[in-house]
Amino acid sequence: MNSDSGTGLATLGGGCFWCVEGALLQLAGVESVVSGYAGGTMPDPDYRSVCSGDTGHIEVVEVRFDPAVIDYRTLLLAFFAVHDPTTRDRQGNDIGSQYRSVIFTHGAEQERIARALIAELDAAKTWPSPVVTDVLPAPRFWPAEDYHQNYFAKNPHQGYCMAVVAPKAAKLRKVFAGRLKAG
Ligand code: MHO
Repeated sequence: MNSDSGTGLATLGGGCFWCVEGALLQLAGVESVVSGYAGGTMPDPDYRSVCSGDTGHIEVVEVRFDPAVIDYRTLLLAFFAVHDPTTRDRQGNDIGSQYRSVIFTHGAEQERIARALIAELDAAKTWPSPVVTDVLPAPRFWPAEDYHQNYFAKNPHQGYCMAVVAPKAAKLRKVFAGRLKAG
């Protein structure tokens, strides 16, 4: 979290970034979401290379949020609601290390909150299998190509968006009905 600016920063990987971005953007207090790549070795990675699974990069979103409106734990709950954290390198038909479930933390407090929440979700048997989400210090973030930004909003009728992104966005609206942006 950037305590100097009063803006929270979260970096999350939950499979295809179009999904996580499209879902989380709906939450009140989420100021911006940038889709990008992190965690690999290739400098200035491009989508094609990341999709090959060879760069080590993960599709992630960088979320800026207002902690006075949405706290980090609630943001993580939303993140867990819109992906399956029990399949490490896979979300549905998307398979590969670029789809890894990961929380890249900014500071010790985020790490503490993330680990405590995972323990809580496991203890509650939220999923039939344990959470395998990695919790790691945030590495360098590389924004994805422009056409990936706000992809779901710009391409709602694209096949993958209709089949995969839309249901996740709808689930978030249902589960977090009281926490959506107005309008
Ligand atoms: N399997 C999907 C993933 C999109 S996401 C940005 C596709 O190739 O369209 O990884």
